[in-house]
Amino acid sequence: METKTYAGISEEYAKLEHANIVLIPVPYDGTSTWQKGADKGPKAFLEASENMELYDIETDSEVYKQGVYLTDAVTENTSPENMVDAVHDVTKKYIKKNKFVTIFGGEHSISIGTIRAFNEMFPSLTVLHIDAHADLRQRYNGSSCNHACAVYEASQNTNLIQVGIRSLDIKEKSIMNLDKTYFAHDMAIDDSWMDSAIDQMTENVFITFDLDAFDPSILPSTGTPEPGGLFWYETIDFLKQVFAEKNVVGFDIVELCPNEIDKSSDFLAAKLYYKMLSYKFQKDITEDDYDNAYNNKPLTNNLSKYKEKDDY
Ligand SMILES: [Mn+2]
Repeated sequence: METKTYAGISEEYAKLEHANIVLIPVPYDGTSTWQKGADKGPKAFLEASENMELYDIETDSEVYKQGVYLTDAVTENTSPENMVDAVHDVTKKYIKKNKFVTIFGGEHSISIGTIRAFNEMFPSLTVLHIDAHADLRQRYNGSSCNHACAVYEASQNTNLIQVGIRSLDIKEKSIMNLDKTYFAHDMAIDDSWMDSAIDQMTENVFITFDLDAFDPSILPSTGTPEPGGLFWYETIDFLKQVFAEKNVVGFDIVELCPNEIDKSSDFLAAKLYYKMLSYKFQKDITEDDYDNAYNNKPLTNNLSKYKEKDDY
């Protein structure tokens, strides 16, 4: 990848030792079924980030001063399963280094690995899944690591809350917890979904953000655009409340499928990422080292098949 530091920040803020934030690019597009191109997402996102102002007006902060370490891209693509394992391992490695870990995809199947890592490290994890699609299939096209299966595992072993949903197969409805699902058509006419969703979250929250949750009028560059999506201010208003009221332990953003002509989606993704960081560290006015407070002890909310096999 051509970009040397996140958003072109100086080396002083980009070194791992001093960075409270880690950004892992995963340019993977192995299982997408319609438009290809999510593999180019991280590069377009990083280029847009370099052209963005690094002062956030709303929070009156320059969150990059927390330090953002940009890792090498995860390029494992020999199989969906191997990719998920690689994402899981690298995500967990940086959680163990006590960093605030963020991941930029790539297609949504990468989140199987990110969620698995966070669920192993933080007790009673809520997964806040913001997406147009339910992604609850147990298998698709012969694999459980397909983008259509992104949160099936999370539905089985985390507190999964789904927001913005407007497309699903009828079979997914039997897996879905309707009390914890906020459909776009209901959200459009009543904003009580925000408080309701937050009320159902545990303290530790991981956010997996599929950019196709946004309305295609503001974010057209995604693999499977669906009409009737979220707009900018309602989205960041909701995220701001989540960051204020819960311990957000990390997040991923996926499914940017860049378009050569129109760069506005790349820029939206860059601003969304920076906004989420700004909200996360808003309260942290000191420059002390961040403590992600991951739990080192064996957790009870995990499936036994994911044993610790790694040494860092
Ligand atoms: Mn989606």
